[in-house]
Amino acid sequence: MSDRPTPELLLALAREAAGRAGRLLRDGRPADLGVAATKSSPIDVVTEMDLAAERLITGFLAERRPDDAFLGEEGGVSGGTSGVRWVVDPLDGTVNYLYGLPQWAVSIAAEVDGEAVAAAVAAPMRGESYHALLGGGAFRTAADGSSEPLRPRPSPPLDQALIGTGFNYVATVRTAQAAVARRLIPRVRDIRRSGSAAIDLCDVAGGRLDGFYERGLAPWDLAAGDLIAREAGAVTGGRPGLPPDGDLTVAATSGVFGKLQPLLDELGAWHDSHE
Ligand code: 2AM
Ligand code: CA
Repeated sequence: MSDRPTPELLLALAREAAGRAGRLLRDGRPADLGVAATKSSPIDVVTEMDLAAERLITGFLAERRPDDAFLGEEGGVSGGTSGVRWVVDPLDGTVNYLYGLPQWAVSIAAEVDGEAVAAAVAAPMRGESYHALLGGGAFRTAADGSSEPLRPRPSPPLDQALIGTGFNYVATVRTAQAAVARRLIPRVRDIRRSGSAAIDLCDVAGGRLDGFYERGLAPWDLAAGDLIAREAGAVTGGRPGLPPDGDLTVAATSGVFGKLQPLLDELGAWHDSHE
């Protein structure tokens, strides 16, 4: 063990790195941007800009925090000795970015001994970023630098709740997710599918959604947004009694969460067979 940085220092680094990567992605998007590689399936794409953004973030953090561990979506994995780990999605919402849609973000969380203590999500095309400190609240910052606390909406009844979700890149999983969505739609106000889990979690935090759920998220998709949602006063979890994970991530205002999480469990939102 070497130094124990303050969460405030980790937050400042997370915000700076997310801001720099966000500007690179916004200003450096090639007009003829193409797919550089595919991952879990032919529609799970990575562009040269995902890779460039991760290189920027790893370089920035390695220079300032050489003894920290790193987990990045685009293969940046390194061990560390400081007890700090950075969990990074350099571009969350890659398909939106590829198509020129605005819902994409850079997501960076800092964990100390496995617990997220600081989080930053930059959404440059919204002109907004979001951040949170464990025990210190969650905030939205506008392009002019002004900040305000993030607050979830008052909880509506479930049948008036606007619920975000997302679909996996793997066809068998998408098929099962569609079956769950078909049964959920009549029981809620409506469904939104933004294409960026990090933004969806920040939207629950800030009252733009009443809830969000998704199956198949990876740690880098949810680490920052989960802390931001919790610090804003929303409730997050996975299957009942469990923390959010790859099986299921649920985030909602407290009243909606109490109805949505058991309903998703009943609908089998974490698995494939829905015959
Ligand atoms: P991405 O844009 O970084 O790939 C879309 O529903 C959301 O889920 C996005 O945040 C997307 O992240 C993520 N996502 C979808 N399928 C995924 C998978 N198989 N593994 C990890 N993240 C996934
Ligand atoms: Ca990504």
